Amino acid sequence: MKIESIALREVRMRLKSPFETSFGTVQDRRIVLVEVVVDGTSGWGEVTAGETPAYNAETTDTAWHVLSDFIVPRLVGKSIFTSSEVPALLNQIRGHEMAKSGVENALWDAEAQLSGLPLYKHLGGTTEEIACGVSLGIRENPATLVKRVEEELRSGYQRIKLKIKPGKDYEFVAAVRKEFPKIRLSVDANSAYTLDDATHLKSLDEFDLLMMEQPLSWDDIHAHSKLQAQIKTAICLDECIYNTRHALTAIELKSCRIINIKLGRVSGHTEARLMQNACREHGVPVWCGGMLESGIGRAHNIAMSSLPGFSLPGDVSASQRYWSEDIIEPAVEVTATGTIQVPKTPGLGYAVKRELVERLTVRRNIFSRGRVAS
Ligand code: OSB
Ligand code: MG
Repeated sequence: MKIESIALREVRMRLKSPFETSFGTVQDRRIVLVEVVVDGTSGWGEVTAGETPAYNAETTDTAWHVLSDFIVPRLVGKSIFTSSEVPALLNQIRGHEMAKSGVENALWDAEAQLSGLPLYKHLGGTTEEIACGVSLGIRENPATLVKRVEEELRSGYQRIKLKIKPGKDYEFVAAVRKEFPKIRLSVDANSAYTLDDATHLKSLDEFDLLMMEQPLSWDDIHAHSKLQAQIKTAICLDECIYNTRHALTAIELKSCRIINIKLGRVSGHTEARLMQNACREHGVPVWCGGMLESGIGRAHNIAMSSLPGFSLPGDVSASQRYWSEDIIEPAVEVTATGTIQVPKTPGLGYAVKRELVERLTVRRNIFSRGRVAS
């Protein structure tokens, strides 16, 4: 596979409604899209970094910089046999997993097309229908949250995740649990608590939650093992886990009983596949996390979710929950039973709406053989 060119585009996309987490609120997304051309075939990837370094260290602008100055020059013009060689080629660049993932995943899309296979099959996926949940941002009060939950359940979603933060936790979860005693319910704190809050977090045990996601510091696997020993609810790690070594450390330390895999956070499909396999060998369920992606990142999430380790519903939901018009066609749709049918045409299985992408683009850089072409 000859990597003929790599194009970076930044698109601006406005979410239908603001999304609030413990670290802030976002509505206007600045998304870096990556288009590679390999042996004449174009493949697409998305960088899932946020606009600010509040979830992890990366941002739209750090990704643009590291891609333009370090990642793309190492890849453009090269010939590779398979996209799983990419992590080794980028080994000298520390961190910047989301930037790396944008290119690696675009190469996987191209490679699957060149092999005439849907991406999910090319990756080794084993299911053609994936289970979906939703992640609900923090609300003004418990009553409005309960109303949102009801709407999502009516659409068929199989698991509801509530974002929480200090002062917006116990009563919100209690209200939802009271109204819906049987649903699969979880919470995500995005690192908003410390070990001093252990007793308070333990009070959530009474709600029979499927999991509590990343309650403590974004970089502290050890603290989570101390918390997990004190609470009944299964901890799920998100922010702490960038690679399979981290996952194995967390499993050995009993820091969590579930792991959220995000393609961007773990640097792409190669590492994601290794991680879900390692977790499966240790009996640790994984699920696919979301980063408010456009259709391109969403399509990659769908393909990844078909791998055998993904045994819990992910945060992969319909395009129309996020965007009035998505940049792929067809848009991602969810069935009445809360599933997504994995597309079976070669590559991502969704077409990129090039004209719309053009209209949304605010800057671009096209590299061929290491030089900026335009
Ligand atoms: O922690 O899972 C998270 C969104 C932005 C940053 C972090 C997270 C999230 C979500 C949204 O929970 C998931 C989605 O619907 O894409
Ligand atoms: Mg999370």
